[in-house]
Amino acid sequence: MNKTSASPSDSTITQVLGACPHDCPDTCSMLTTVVGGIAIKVQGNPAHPHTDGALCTKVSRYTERSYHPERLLHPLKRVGPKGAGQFERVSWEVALHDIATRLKTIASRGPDAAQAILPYSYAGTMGLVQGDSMSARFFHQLGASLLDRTICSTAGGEGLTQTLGGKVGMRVEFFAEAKLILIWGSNSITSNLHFWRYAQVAKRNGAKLVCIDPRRSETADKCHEHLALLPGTDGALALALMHELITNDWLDHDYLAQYTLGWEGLRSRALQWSPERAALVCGLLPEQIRALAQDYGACAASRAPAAIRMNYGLQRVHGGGNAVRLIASLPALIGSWRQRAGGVLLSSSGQFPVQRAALQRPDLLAGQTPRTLNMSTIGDDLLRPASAEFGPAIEALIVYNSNPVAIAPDSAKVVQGFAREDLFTVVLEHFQTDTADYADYLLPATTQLEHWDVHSSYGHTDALLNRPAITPLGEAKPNTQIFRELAAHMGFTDHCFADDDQALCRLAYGEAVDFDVLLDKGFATLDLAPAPFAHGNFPTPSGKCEFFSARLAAQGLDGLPDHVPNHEAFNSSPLYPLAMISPPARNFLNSSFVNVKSLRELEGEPLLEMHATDAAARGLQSGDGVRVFNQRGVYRCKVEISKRARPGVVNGLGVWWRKLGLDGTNVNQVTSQKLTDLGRGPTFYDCLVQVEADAL
Ligand SMILES: Nc1nc2c(c(=O)[nH]1)N[C@H]1C(S)=C(S)[C@@H](COP(=O)(O)OP(=O)(O)OC[C@H]3O[C@@H](n4cnc5c(=O)[nH]c(N)nc54)[C@H](O)[C@@H]3O)O[C@H]1N2
Ligand SMILES: Nc1nc2c(c(=O)[nH]1)N[C@H]1C(S)=C(S)[C@@H](COP(=O)(O)OP(=O)(O)OC[C@H]3O[C@@H](n4cnc5c(=O)[nH]c(N)nc54)[C@H](O)[C@@H]3O)O[C@H]1N2
Ligand SMILES: [Mo]
Repeated sequence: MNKTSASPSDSTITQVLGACPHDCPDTCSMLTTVVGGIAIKVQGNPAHPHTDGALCTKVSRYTERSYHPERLLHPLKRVGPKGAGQFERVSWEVALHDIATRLKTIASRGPDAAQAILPYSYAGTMGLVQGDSMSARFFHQLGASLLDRTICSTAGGEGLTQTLGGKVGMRVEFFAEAKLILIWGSNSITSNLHFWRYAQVAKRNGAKLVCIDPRRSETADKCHEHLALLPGTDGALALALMHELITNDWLDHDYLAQYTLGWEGLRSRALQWSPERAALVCGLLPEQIRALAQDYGACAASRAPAAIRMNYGLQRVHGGGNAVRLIASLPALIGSWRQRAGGVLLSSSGQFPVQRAALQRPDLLAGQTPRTLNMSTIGDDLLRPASAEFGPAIEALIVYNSNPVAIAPDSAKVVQGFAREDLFTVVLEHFQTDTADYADYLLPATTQLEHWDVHSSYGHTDALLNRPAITPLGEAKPNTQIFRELAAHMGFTDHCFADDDQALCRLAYGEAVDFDVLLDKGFATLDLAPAPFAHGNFPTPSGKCEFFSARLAAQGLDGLPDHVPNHEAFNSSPLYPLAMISPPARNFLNSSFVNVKSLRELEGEPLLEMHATDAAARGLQSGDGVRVFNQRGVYRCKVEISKRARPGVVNGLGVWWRKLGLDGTNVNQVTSQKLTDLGRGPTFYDCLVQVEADAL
């Protein structure tokens, strides 16, 4: 195998080691086959144990995405009205000069004036270098507003950190040895396929698999049991499980005494949650809760390893942070952390020794303390005038690695904000997305086949390297290079703006990961204890699993976890009687890949899954056009009467490009900007709607 990058003149066949850049726990090791400078195929690296030679359907189409006829290949300048998506080609020199001039004008108005400039980015690429390195340096030097990157995982991340001390947990490979696996708020077959492989091994070895999810997902179909609870009621379920563990004495008293903090408080709280009480809240039967407690409790007595795979699906509701605290507490009750195949995994990202300060250089702020804006409320914030409390109105927005017009909640507001005539918007993209339509300047970025990067993962514990397989298409440039050149146009002279991408790749882990191993194999496994919390050693302030969090109590919050009901709780509105969740569609990745024709054809068209009873009450048949609406807006799509929907809950599969939907909207037209209990995250799955036949 030739591990080096291919040159276009090379007509021999080469294979280049890379990493899948997408926002998914699996972070696969990829092999790209290049012939004569053209990437003809991507496949999973068979030498990487977690990838095991297999990629998902979407990323198997990565060459189709990279060579897509609609790839942006040149800088573009807006010529039509905002949002019309009409552009003319300009040179890089003109684009960068103009952008720098606009930003300098804003920043030169006064000491904190640069705060009117906001970067907006997320995990279009999860790469540590193309994600946020040179870009962060640029915005720090400028003194722009900081962005709180909350759109996905901060409620759960905060819940996990308060309880376990960080984004830490079980190693994914040891799920293969578990005897009971709870798959909680995760459609693993869709969104975490390489975990599912380990779960399958466990299943073949006699493990019981239980899925806890309002939707009868593809994963639920393949588990032994499925508990279809109402969205946002996971905290109540976890408390009732604790109730049963306590009343039946299925507890590891020794583990509780030695390695936990706040047990007495949690115990008395859990005792208030009988299965009967929780069943009413969760929309389940008390017997279902008792049976699950029995399965979990049996592992306490037999020392059979019980493992929980949580995913972020369950924390996109008001009480998401508390629900994660409660679920993350469960393993300590039965002492399942004692075994390497026991415990819980939500995210493994906290285990990576990423040298973020070296990459992002917050020291360039040089004493400035710009405000922080929350990406989940971009709709409201773009419409906010200057005020003493808010600071300056947002005048310039620079978007990279994200498609906010499609993926941020309460889209009507987001669109109104992006449509502001006085807003200067720059978008770095591969494609003309919904967001790109609103750009004043649209800049072509390279894909993973065309640039260097280094990766961590939130689903396994291997660091990865991505080498460029081909030269950039057209005039596309890596994000890093765009910000490097923009820095030069701004007159930024710090020598950190001269670091090239390979230097940044080396900085990402510094000495903590052997870069030569990454260069050689494409991945390096972190050296971690197999059962990290067998004897406590949690990275919390007390070193214990913290049921009680002094840090939260000090903020005036509840020190103990509790069930926190949805903002828009089921049965609380006669006008909007259905709870809507909008989980990922299997063949899209958030809004990425929606424009890849072969994948869009697999998904068909925007769909709302509905239970037969709810459909009958509305006189709806599969295939009918419907209006899904609430106080925030109307979204049109097709309804499908489906066993995947439980009564009272509809599933609006996401996240379509608005312009490829039925009427130029998508499911976020009805989601809200209300935030979670912890972590200031969005509440996409905490959303009441009504559905009716579409008169159109
Ligand atoms: N194919 C594909 N893979 C993806 C993604 C994608 O869009 N497509 N997205 C990626 C991203 S950004 C992330 S963050 C990760 C993780 O992404 P997640 O969004 O966690 O992905 P899923 O696991 O598919 O979906 C969450 C599951 O949670 C369920 N759910 C919704 N509300 C609740 C609730 O209140 N309680 C419980 N128990 N379950 C609930 C949904 O029905 C769904 O089955 O996956 C990544 N992988
Ligand atoms: N209703 C609803 N809304 C949701 C969710 C949901 O479940 N339901 N999920 C939420 C979650 S979990 C997340 S993480 C967010 C995700 O939201 P985003 O992070 O915005 O993710 P994507 O929609 O995939 O858009 C990423 C964009 O980055 C671009 N991109 C990729 N690589 C590069 C690169 O190297 N350079 C540049 N410049 N651009 C690049 C892609 O072309 C793509 O258009 O969406 C959230 N929105
Ligand atoms: Mo996400």
